[in-house]
Amino acid sequence: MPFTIESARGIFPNTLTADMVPATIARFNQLSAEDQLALIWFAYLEMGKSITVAAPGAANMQFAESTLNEIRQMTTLEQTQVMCDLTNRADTPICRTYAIWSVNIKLGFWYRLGEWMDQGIVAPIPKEYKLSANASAVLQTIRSLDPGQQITVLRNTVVDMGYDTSKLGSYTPVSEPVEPPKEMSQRTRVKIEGIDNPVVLTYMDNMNANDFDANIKLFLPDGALQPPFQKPIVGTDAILRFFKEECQNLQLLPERGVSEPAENGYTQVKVTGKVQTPWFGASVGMNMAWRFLLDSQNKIFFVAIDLLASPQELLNLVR
Ligand code: ECH
Ligand code: GLY
Ligand code: GLY
Repeated sequence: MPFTIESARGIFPNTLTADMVPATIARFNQLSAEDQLALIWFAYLEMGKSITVAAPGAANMQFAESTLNEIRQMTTLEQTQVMCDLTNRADTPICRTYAIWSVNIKLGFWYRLGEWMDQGIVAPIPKEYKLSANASAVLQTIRSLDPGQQITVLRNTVVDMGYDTSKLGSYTPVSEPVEPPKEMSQRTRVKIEGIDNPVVLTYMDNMNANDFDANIKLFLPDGALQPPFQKPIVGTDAILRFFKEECQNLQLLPERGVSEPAENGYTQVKVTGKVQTPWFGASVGMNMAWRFLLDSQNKIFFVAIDLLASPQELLNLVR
């Protein structure tokens, strides 16, 4: 039987992903808006002691600027209401504006609000705010996660806020401009223990060079890419859009892998290593796996990117 995207998702089934991340987010979503905001505030403050978040670039902030200024001029009560609305995914003009922003714009928006809350410009979380017992338990779980998992929880809660885009009808997403890819002279080449497949190596090098137009050529037209904890993105148009909207300036640091024949002349390759996001740079190395399925022409039919449950998983290359 030829592979389908559904069956491709099941390659290397022994890969242990960080299921604590979606499980923690599900518990988080049960909390009141006040608890959710306070919990993120406390988690963000604590994490800031060991990892450093980079200030968002101007390219990101320009899109959030007018909404931020609008919030800045509000009364404390109104500011708190906006933050609760975003958390509750309410139907308000600001929640609709927020909904169509790319991930990095959403993160930049909250980064700035966080600074303003710290400076007392925007309604702060009261120091004496007391989390409910459930919220304390969720915070305790977040503390127990590794830094890569912690920042993924934070990121995904921010992504989930705002009005539901599926209720918007047609809309044009707003994202930061796409920078040109790195100059050839600035590019690096990865080495992966156990892997010499040129497509897999080139994939990593292209991503590190932000060369998405070159990278998309490695895929079959109906190929798919599955980001951590998401459904596959299918087809080269959608994957290229995703690369340009969400994948600039990532650092892929693959370490080792295995390659083996699969059915129908396909090849399956699993690579493990670290990934850094421009938001945290080298201060957070996420433990990741890439599971590739390549056709007989060595084109990418499917690749899943997974956040791993533990660093031990970096050594798990069994089928
Ligand atoms: C405050 C209190 C009120 C509520 C809120 C607040 C602010 C919170 C803030 C949070 C900031 C969080 C940030 C998180 C960033 C996380 C980034 C991550 C990136 C992971 C990327 C990966 C990429 C993998 C991929 C690879 C591929 O090969 C293909 C593409 C792709 C405190 C005010 C909310 C400010 C900045 C986790 C893993 C490797 C799949 C993309
Ligand atoms: N500072 C990271 C970013 O703007 O993507
Ligand atoms: N879920 C990984 C990313 O889009 O950054």
